[in-house]
Amino acid sequence: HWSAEEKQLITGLWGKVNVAECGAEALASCTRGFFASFGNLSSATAVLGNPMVRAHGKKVLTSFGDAVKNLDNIKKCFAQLSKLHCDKLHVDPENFRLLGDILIIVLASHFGKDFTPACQAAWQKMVRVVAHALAHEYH
Ligand code: ZNH
Repeated sequence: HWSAEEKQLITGLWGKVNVAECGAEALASCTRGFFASFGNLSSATAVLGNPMVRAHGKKVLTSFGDAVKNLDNIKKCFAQLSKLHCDKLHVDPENFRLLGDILIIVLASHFGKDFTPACQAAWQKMVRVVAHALAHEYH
């Protein structure tokens, strides 16, 4: 469960996040093997400029935004998505944790000193909860 301060830190920062840009950056750093079908991923620049990576990054972070809007209900919010990643996409749940860690780094690099230690702590909890929710339907 979340304190009022944690909720404020998460929703406050999220309001300022450029979903398209951060999503592409986070995914660019993530396991590239999954997205081999997306085309040229030979360098960081190629990945960041790849329209399919950008589109997918935006999709992932937009759905992350749904979790931000449903902080008290993240598990339920991601139940369907968890099934999809398990049954259809076969994404190793370890990747959810990895993406969460990367997202923190991306946020820190975008917000600099506004990404305070308290903010980072709240977000670390947030990405943990999201990764857990996404892994929940795995069996
Ligand atoms: Zn994921 C898809 C979300 C992570 C891989 N995804 C997806 C989608 C969404 C998501 C919403 C869409 C669905 C439909 O269409 O229906 N993800 C998400 C989130 C997260 C994620 C929220 C975290 C946070 N993913 C992830 C990772 C990976 C992935 C980490 C790996 C590495 N996904 C994926 C794939 C897909 C998806 C492969 C499919 C794509 C296409 O097809 O487009």
